[in-house]
Amino acid sequence: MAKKNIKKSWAEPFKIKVVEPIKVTTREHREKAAKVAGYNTFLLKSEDVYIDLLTDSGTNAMSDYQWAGMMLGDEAYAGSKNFYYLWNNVKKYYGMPYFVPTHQGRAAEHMISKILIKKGDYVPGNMYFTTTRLHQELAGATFVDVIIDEAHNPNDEHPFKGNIDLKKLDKLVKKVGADKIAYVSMAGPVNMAGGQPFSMDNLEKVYEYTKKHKIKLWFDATRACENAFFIKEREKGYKDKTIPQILKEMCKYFDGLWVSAKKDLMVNIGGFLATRNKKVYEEARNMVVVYEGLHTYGGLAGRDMEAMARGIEEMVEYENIRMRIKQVEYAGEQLAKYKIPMVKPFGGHAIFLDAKRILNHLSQDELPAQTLASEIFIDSGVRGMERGIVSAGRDPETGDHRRPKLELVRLTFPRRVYTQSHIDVMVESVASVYEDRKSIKGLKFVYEPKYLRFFQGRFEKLK
Ligand code: PM9
Repeated sequence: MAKKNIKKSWAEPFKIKVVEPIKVTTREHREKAAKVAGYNTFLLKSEDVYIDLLTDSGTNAMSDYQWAGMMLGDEAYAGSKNFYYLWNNVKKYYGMPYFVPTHQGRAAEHMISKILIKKGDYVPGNMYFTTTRLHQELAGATFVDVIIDEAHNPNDEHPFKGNIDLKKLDKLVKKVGADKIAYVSMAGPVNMAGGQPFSMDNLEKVYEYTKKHKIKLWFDATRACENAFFIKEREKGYKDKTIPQILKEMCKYFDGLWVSAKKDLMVNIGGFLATRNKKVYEEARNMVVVYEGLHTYGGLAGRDMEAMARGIEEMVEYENIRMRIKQVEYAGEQLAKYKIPMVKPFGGHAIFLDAKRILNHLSQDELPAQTLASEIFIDSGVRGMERGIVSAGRDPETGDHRRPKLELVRLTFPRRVYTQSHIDVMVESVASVYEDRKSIKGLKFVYEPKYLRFFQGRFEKLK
C-alpha cells in the first residue's frame, strides 16, 4: 500500500551502458590551464575539465536507439532515406510541412535572416541570443528587446519570464511601422534570461497581434520541449496534455522555426529550418546548397540525420524531459541551501549564478561573471560560461560595451550525462568560491575579437 507521507523521487529513465573517464586535476594544474586559456572557459582544453557544464549544446549522451540508427546511415549524396525519415518526424512533431536540414542552428539563423530581413528593418524578440542577434544584425536589421521587464530581474519569480510584453511590441510597431518589422523572433525557453519559458496564453496574444498587423512570427524552437514541459507544469489547462500535444499547439502559431538540434534532440551535431511558407522554403532550399550542401543533407551525414530523427521521438517522452528539468531544479535547490544568489525560477537547461550579487565588490566593467566562471574552474575543474557584459558584445552603432542587467554564470546540464553526485561536487565548489568571494579580483580584456567575443576573447587578472 502506498504510504502517504513518503516523498516519491524522480530518477533517470535509463541505466548507463558506456562510460567515459574524466580526470581530477590539482589546483596548481588548473591555475596554469586557466592562465594559458586567457581566463576564458571556452579556451580551456576539455581534458583539463573535470565536470563540463559549459553547455548542453552537442554534449548530450545519445541513447542505444540513436547509436543503432547511426549504423543505418544512408550516405548517398542525394535523397538519403534518413533525410526523409527526419522530414517526416519534423512534420509529425513540429507540424511544419517544409524542412531544410543544416549543420547546426546558426546556419539556419543565417539563412532565415538573409531571407526575411531587408537593410534598415527591425526584429523584435524576447531577449537577444548571441548568434541569433548577430545574424539579424549582419543581415541589416536592428534587434529590439520586447521581453517583459521581469525577465531582467533575477529575483522575480514570474513563472513565464520568457513572455513578450505586447505594449513594448506595439510601441515599436507604432514608431517604425509594421512594414519595417522583418518578423517577430520568439524563443522558448529564453536562454539569456535563465532558461525561462513563455506561456501559451502569451504566445496566442502575440500571434493575434502579429496577424492583425500582418507581421511574420518565427520561433527559435531549439529547446521547445523544455518550454512545453513548463507549460504543462505551470499553465492552467495543460496538466493533462502530453508534451507532443503542447509542442504541436505551440508550433501552430508560427510561420516557421529554426532549431539547433544539438539541444532538445540530444545529438552531437545538427540543425534545421522548418516552415509552412512555401516561398520561404524554396528560398532556403536554394540557399542551403550555397552554404551547407544539397537540400537533402544540409551539411550533415545520413547517420546524423537518423540520430536526429530518433532524437525527436525521445525528446518528447515525458520521463525524459521531466528528468532533465528536475535535474536542474535539484542543482538549484542544493545551491540555495548555501544561499547562493541565482536567477529564479530555475530554468530549463541551466542554473544561472547571479555574479553581480556574488561579486558585488566588482563593477560590471571588471567582468564579474567572466571572473566567477574562471574562479569556479580553478577551484574544482567545473566549467561554466559567462553570460553577461562579455557575451553581450558591443553596440554596433556606438562601439561601446552593451551592459545587460543580467550578469550571470551559466552552469548548463548536458542531457543524460551527469549524475546527482556530479551536481553535489559542483555545488560544493560554488559554495566554497562564494565563501572566499571578497578576495576575488576582476579581469580585463587583452584580446577582443570582432564577432561573438565571448568565444575567443582573452583576459588578464586585475592587480
Ligand atoms: N546555444 C548554448 O550553449 C551554443 C552556442 S552559444 C554558447 O546555449 C539558441 C536558443 C541557442 C543556440 C546555441 C543557437 C545556435 C540558437 N538558439 O550552436 O549554432 O541556445 O547549433 O545554435 C548554445 P548552434
